[in-house]
Amino acid sequence: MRARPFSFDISLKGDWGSQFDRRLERRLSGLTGIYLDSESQTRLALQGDPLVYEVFEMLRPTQAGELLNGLSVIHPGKVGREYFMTKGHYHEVRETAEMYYCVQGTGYLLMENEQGDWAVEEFRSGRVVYVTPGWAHRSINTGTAEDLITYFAYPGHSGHDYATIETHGFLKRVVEEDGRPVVIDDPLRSSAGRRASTGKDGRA
Ligand code: S6P
Ligand code: ZN
Repeated sequence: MRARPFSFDISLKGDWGSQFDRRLERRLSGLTGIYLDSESQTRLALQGDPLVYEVFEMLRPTQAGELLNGLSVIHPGKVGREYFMTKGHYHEVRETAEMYYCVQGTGYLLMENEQGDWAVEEFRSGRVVYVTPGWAHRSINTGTAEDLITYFAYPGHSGHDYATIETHGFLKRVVEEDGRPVVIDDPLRSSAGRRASTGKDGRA
């Protein structure tokens, strides 16, 4: 891990993941329960198990003062009426923010907090989304052919709480209606705002 200041390009040509230290991949079979149309999810997972998204991380110490950063690449695709999207999570340390810079593509960052507020901010090339502390976040690629690529940075001690979203889902979903993305209430949402017990970081 580098001890001196450094810089790097986010190049969209060639092997643009190579300047990062770690690559995580999420295939449809590993995203059980996040889509409304579970039959389509199972069928697609059995028919080739598409790569839904990848995360390229710059490894830094997981401590306050550091910034964890990298690229999220969400591929285009749909499961039923829903677009390919990330699992979504709260930060384990709720008092930590995050910034996203959209490098390429179109989509949304769906967010909510434990007080029951929700927000949707648009991703398009050159646009920044600031996630205030205490807001869960999920990236959604609404493009038909293009990857949604975002650069993210967040405090080193944030940790990840996936369990709360796995248990309760988000309040809202973004689905395709008449060829356009629309925000709907999640019919599966169990009880809003309750927090499940979690480990420190369920990311890997
Ligand atoms: C981490 C940050 C991103 C996401 C990535 C994948 O705090 O928000 O690196 O991890 O976009 O999403 P998820 O919900 O699978 O971690
Ligand atoms: Zn995050």
